[in-house]
Amino acid sequence: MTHARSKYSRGTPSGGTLLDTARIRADFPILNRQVNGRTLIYLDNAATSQKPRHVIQSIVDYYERYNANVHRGVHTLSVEATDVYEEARRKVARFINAPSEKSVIWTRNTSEAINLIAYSWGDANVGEGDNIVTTAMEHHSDIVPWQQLARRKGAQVRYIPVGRQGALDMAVARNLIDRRTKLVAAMHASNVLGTINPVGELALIAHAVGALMLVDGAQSVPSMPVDVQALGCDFLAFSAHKMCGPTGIGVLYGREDVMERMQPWMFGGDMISEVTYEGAKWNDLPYKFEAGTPNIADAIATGAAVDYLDELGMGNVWAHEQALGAYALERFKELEEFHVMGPRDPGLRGGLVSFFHDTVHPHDLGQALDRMGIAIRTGHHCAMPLVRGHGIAAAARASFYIYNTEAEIDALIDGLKDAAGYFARK
Ligand code: C6P
Repeated sequence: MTHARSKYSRGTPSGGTLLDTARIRADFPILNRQVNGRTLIYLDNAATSQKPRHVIQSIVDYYERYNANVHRGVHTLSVEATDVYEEARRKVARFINAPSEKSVIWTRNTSEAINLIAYSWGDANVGEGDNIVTTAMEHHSDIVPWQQLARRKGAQVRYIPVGRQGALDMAVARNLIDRRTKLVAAMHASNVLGTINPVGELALIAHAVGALMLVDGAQSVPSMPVDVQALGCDFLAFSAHKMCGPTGIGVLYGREDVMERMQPWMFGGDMISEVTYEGAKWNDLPYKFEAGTPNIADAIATGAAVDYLDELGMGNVWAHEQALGAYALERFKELEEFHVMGPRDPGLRGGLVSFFHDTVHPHDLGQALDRMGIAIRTGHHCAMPLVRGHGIAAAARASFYIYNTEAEIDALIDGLKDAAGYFARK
């Protein structure tokens, strides 16, 4: 992991590198906002991150200076738009170390990327009696598409259980993945437990039985260096909006030889090479999977988000998030009647903490914190089976990103003490 120095990092007395949060915060206009009379403390980054001025400006620039459709025109604006749009794809490919930008498909988000695989690859490759192995801690986006595929095909969905310490039970995983397994689909980092899953090891187990490996990178790509070749995964899905980019755009990486064999799942303009009244031939990768006018402005802004994160250095981003996660875990020990979900060992998890109180409902905690200008998420976090497995219907979650500080975690802990005290007295 690199800990390269940049204008956004500062050295520590011990020779390490920390993100310069004051400098980073200056790039995020929204962090100056007042909420209920207090300066916003934004701790809902796993739901969506805030956006730096550089990313917002890239959208304004596109619409103000070179708004045109891509891949279609010979005029200057269209050529400029196409160049910047395709450069953004190359930036994303480099960011995840994809061998070629041909294997980077723009989608609307992580959910659409996974659905693309379920329909295009799944319908052609999964049959009766086959199985898809996923995990019991998965987000609904990596459960429901497989349930629907299994229903269409008479296949089975199997779930790797979550063991003690909030980690996957890899011994059971080895038994569940068998000769009838066609795909293993697992989240790299949990949006509820914070657990970092051994997806590289799962890929080896999957490949040993001839199955493919899909990694849900929605929570890992924004936070740590992710290298698709080092992981050995066949597919990787993630969303731009959790990594300083805009909403409405995400990415599917797929191994080129696998995607060459896949059929498109949406049809229309740009995804064809030739159309007659009798039929059509498909365009080359990646366009085969991108029907219609794409989300040009947001793809360009995703390129700008990648530039921003590259400038910080993903090794530094990860070190910062893990340090905040560890600090929060330590501070939560002071809170009576609160229960933290996921691994106790901060080394096994990323920068988020989900928790619940013995008697106070998470929504009440969330509303009380909002009155103090602190934004957290409450609910089932789109992982209903996992949350219910903890014997609760909802949890609260504080999730940290590049601009968050220990002082903000102190404010969270103080706020939770106040809120729990208030509801206990009621
Ligand atoms: N989790 C959260 O608050 P979309 O909505 O398609 O951009 O991302 C879906 C998704 C898939 N996998 C994981 C691990 C995720 O965390 C998410 C999104 C948000 O936890 C919104 S539910």
